[in-house]
Amino acid sequence: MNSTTFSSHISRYPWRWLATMGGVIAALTCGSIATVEAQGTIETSLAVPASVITAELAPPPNVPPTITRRTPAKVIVELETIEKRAPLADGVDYEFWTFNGTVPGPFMRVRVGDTIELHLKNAPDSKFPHSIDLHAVTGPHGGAMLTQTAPSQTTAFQWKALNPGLYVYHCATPLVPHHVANGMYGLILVEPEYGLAPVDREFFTSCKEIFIPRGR
Ligand SMILES: [Cu+2]
Repeated sequence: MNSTTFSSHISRYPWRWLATMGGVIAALTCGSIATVEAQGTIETSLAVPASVITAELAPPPNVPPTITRRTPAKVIVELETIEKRAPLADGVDYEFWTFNGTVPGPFMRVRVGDTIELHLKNAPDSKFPHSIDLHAVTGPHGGAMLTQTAPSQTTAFQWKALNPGLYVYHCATPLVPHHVANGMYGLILVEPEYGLAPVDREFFTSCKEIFIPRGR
C-alpha cells in the first residue's frame, strides 16, 4: 500500500490506526539525553555530526527506510499539529488532533549519536496550543516545556539520541490525556549504532477505542 493509498485509507478508517501502541519493531526502553534552553538549544556531544539531513517521516502503518549510514548526522524533523474533522465510522465524524494530519502521528527514525533538531508548527486554524514530549529524550519533559506552541506559531529544540529503543511521543499540553485521546501520539525508533538485523518488511499498527455520545 503506497502512502497515497494509505492516506486515503486512514481518512476513511482512522479509528483503525488509533491509539495504544503496538509497534512491531523493537523493545521499549528509556534513554537519550537532552538539556534545555528556551527557544533553542540542547547540546550534548559524543561526536560532531558530519552531515545535515531532513528526516523522512512515514504515516502509519508505514515506517521510514532502515538507516544505512554508520556515522551520526544532524537530523531535521518537521512536524505540524493539525486539528481536523475526519470520519470515525460510517456517518460519524470526529474532531481529531494530530501530528502531520494522521493518527497516530508519523513514525520517526534516527540512530544513536544523531543530533535531532525538531521543529513543531501549530497550524493557523488550530483552536488549542500543542506540544511534543518524546520519551527518547532524557531531559525536562522530553521537549514539552520548549514546544508549547500556540496556533500559527513554531517552536524548535535540539537533542541527542544516546540510547537505542522504540519510544512513544505525544502531545504534553494540559490536559495531556485529552490531547493524547484525540490522537496526538506516535513512535520514534532510535536505531543502535550498527543498525538492526534485516527483515522482510516493517510496519506498525495500533488500536484504540473512542466512545462518543449518540448523534455527535
Ligand atoms: Cu495537543
